[in-house]
Amino acid sequence: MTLAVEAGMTLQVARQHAAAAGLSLPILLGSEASAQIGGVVATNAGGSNVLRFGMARSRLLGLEVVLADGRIWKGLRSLAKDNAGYSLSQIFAGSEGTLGVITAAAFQLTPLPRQTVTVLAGTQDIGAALRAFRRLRSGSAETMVAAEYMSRAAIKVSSSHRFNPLAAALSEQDGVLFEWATTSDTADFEPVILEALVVALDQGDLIDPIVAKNEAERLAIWSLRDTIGPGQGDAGYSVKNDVSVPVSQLVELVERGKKAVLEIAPMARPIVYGHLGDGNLHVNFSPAAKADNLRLQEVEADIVETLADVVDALGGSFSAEHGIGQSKRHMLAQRRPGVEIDMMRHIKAALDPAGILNPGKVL
Ligand code: LAC
Ligand code: ZN
Repeated sequence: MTLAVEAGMTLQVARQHAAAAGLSLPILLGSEASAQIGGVVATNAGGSNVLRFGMARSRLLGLEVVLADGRIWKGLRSLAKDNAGYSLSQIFAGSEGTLGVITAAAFQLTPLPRQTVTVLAGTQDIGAALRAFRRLRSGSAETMVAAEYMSRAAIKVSSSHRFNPLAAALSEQDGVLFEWATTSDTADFEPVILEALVVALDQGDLIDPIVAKNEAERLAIWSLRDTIGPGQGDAGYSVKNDVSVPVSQLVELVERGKKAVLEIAPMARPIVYGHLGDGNLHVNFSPAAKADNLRLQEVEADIVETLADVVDALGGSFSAEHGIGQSKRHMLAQRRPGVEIDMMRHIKAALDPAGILNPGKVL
């Protein structure tokens, strides 16, 4: 139940290899056709199954890495248990190429699900979405694999990029996508979920749910979700934020975050969507009108810092799943305790004393 692949293989091909053996590499990214395994590990990619399976590092068992001094570390072990010293693979996961060059990775797989239930529903706002999520998950924590939120504005940019009739079916509401999967073939899997949905409906937190009847309908639901990113590109300049807060603070994040940003950037149009179950939302902004493009670009840095202040006040992270790169280096230095930065610098100096690996990134 493990898979070892070279770093240049795309996530999609790796997942196809697993599926051919009746297994799943449960890392779900909209960009799987282009995302390569080396990058998936080096960025500790998140995506839409984190709720159930964790980020890329949770699936990681071993790595092969070329070190800064030219030596090759052959740590491609496929062991579920390996406490022989420090967890070196984990240090490279999320290191963004600054500690070594990943050339191969071994992952823990899961059995391929036998049944999947995918639901798209309208919802009043993030608060109602969260109430529905909590209620549904309380009875199905082992099988709920995704819980995604899409504001109405996010649904609109998605469907104008690639027309999707599901956008109209949500009739001017925000949307939520829930997915459950099980390796069991029990006959009551779907009926039990549908019963729970009816309760959420009765309580007014979900509106007009659509349950995928086949794989094509399931893919259409996911396409609406995964086209938000590309769709935002059509709406002019994009200010992107990838933030997380404790799930209990999500409503505050959206309300306070939008208010604080619109005070300093009234020409910004919020495009909010993301991973409800992980407390990770993409609180993005597009220009309200085409003429505002340049002005939005000019206040980008202020928007990012303003939102990060709100996130910090709520005990969150200014970078939930997209990492640091070069654009958020100063934020890492300013917003994390000195002791944390010190430990990172020591690790960097130990593995790359001359600073030749991906210079200018992260630290
Ligand atoms: C997503 C990427 C932007 O969730 O993280 O679509
Ligand atoms: Zn995301």
